[in-house]
Amino acid sequence: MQTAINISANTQYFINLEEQYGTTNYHPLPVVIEKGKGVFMYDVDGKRYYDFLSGYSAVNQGHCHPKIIAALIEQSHKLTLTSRAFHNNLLGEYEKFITEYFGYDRILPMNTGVEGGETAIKLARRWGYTIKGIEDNKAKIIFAEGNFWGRTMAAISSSTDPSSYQNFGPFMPGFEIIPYNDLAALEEAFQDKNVAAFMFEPIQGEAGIVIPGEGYLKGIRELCTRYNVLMIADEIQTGLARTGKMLACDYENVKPDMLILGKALSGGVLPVSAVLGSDEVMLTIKPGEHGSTYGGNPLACAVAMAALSVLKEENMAQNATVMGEVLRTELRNLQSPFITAIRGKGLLNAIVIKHANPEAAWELCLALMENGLLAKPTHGDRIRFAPPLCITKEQILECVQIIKKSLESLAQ
Ligand code: IF1
Repeated sequence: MQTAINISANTQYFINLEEQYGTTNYHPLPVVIEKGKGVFMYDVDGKRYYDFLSGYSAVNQGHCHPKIIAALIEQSHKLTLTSRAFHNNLLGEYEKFITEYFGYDRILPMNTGVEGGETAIKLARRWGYTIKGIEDNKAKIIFAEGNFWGRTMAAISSSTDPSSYQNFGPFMPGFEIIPYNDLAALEEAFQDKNVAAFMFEPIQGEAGIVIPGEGYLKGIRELCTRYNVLMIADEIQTGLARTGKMLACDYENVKPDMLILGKALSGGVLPVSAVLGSDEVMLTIKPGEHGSTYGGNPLACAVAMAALSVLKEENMAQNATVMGEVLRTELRNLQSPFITAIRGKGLLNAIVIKHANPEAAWELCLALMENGLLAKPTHGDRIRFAPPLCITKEQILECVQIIKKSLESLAQ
């Protein structure tokens, strides 16, 4: 089975430029996107596709959401960057808005998701030394197998995926890995008094949408409280209505000590991330001890407030719940011999492909592309299905028909 695809000269032109002048740190599908609107993207030849990746859950609100773009344009004519050397009239408003939105004392604003993770780890270590009383330079952070929180040296130092860390050593010390979804292993790790924090994803994204058992999040909360360890939830991919709740931690009504947000915090418009926490944790970093040129810039503040408002105004968590149920039910009804698992919460879903051809998931994504839907495999046999949260039922049903038709190409 080899999916025949036709690449236009126009498309090939842009691909060639990237191959000539860029680097090979990605293996994109052979499509060149020129426009995005809502659940759709359009290539350089004007062909329309359903977006089933949503920029890795950065475009939860839909491509180029009018309210978010309006906020971007309005602020871009006034002021885009002051640096934190000076105050501006947006940062305080945004800090009040987002801390009240999620119920935390304070926010430390950053840009990319991985900067959010790095910031959370620095705060946890600083809290460990100055508040918990951990021996100097002995602080430990616990992570779960299969975690993914970015590409910096600290992020890959906690990775268990060779494609993330191999040939990039030496690595950051003070990180310990335990199995995911294993409370006994977590309690065992917490016997060490030098543990400052446990950083985890409520649902593991890159690992292929791995959902822990009922009670795992509550169990983490209880153990972190009992052993005075900071519970750090990385909700960069699972947060902001993607899983059917505003935060995935809301499924078990647990409140992490630190919350890391990114991606859809800007609705896919520009990099905006945030770490939220209590006064006790967030005030351990003093002036001049952490920062970023663009962190908390007024353009990001305006965009983030619009992006957060849209999630509530358009009831996107509820829509994600309902549409996710429809999607998984319709996929199950296909009873495809090539799908061995369908899993997800809200509109963060994945299917697992079973086929003699190890390239079957890639070939299926090529067939989906030909039929007007864009999705990408992860870890070989898993395909993430994560459309923007504004998708409608009729659009979901149309997409299931596209998936059904595309699966037939695996039978050839
Ligand atoms: C790539 C996927 C990967 C994340 C979580 C932090 C970050 C991410 C839970 C860092 C970023 C992106 C990065 C991108 C592909 C995508 C991804 F899971 F979303 F599919 F890799 F695992 N925490 N995820 O998912 O945020 O610094 O990128 O803004 O690097 O290939 P970032």
